[in-house]
Amino acid sequence: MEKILITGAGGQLGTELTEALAERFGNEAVVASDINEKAASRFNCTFEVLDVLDKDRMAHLIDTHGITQIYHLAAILSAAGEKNPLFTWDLNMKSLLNVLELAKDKALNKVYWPSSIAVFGPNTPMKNTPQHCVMDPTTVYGISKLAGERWCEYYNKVYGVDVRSIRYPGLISYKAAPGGGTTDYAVEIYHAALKGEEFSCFLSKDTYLPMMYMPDAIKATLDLMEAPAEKIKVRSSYNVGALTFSPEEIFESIQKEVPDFRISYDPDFRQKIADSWPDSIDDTEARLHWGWTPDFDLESMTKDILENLVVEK
Ligand code: AKB
Repeated sequence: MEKILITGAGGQLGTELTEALAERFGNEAVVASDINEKAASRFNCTFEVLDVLDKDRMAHLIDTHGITQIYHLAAILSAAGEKNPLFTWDLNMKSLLNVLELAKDKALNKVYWPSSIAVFGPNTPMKNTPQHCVMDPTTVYGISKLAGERWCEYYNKVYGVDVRSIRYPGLISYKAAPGGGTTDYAVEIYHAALKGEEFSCFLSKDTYLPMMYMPDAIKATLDLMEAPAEKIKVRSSYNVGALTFSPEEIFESIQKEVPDFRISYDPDFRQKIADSWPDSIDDTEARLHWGWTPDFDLESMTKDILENLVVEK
């Protein structure tokens, strides 16, 4: 039986991916972990406190729970990372190397590690960004993700570790809050709309970014992880596309449902980060290799979030 360890399970992606893995494989097949012990209350599966920089504890958890797969989600994101660059580098890189080393030494069956559109930079083609192109990230988060991609490919080619990865666009969800990203405005805007507040957007109204609704991100992740190994031909990280929109367009899609909703624009340091990232993504290889297709467009995502998000007023 597979036994899955998830790091950073209390985060935006971890909360929903842990739930999805427990639904698919059973609570007994999943061990959620996070540095924050309060995350435990979100899960019905086993929970362990884990600082991903502590390799010995990670090794101990792998041994005591008989772990066969790791989903390593713990990371510091783009905007938060700029406030503490060296710690961000240490956390994002050392933790990945801890996971890859343990996967090699303990012959784990599979590893999942998320990369990001933050690996791209100002000299990357901005529209329909190809899988292989110039990558000159400007944030420490993006630099760590690009270096991480190279390490994943290295551990696969040199040691045979079955590590798989997706370059997520901005992830939009309503169950758990994102923390410290440049794309977070696209989550916060729904909260403001339902609270009846004007939304002050930290990006300008015409800033296009690639985005994805969480159910599509979960589908992409599980499909990638369940595909036969011979179908996974990209061992750095796959481009996956779903949505592309500007703050003005997401605002308009919400205003169709919430006519009184208002927005103002007050770009801050995150504008520069967003300007260095692609507008849209070419995901031909993910579609061809393991059958990726998204289900949600902007309108269906907006309807779903407004129906399900509960805010405290
Ligand atoms: C961020 O904005 O930092 C993340 C990402 C695109 O990886 N959401």
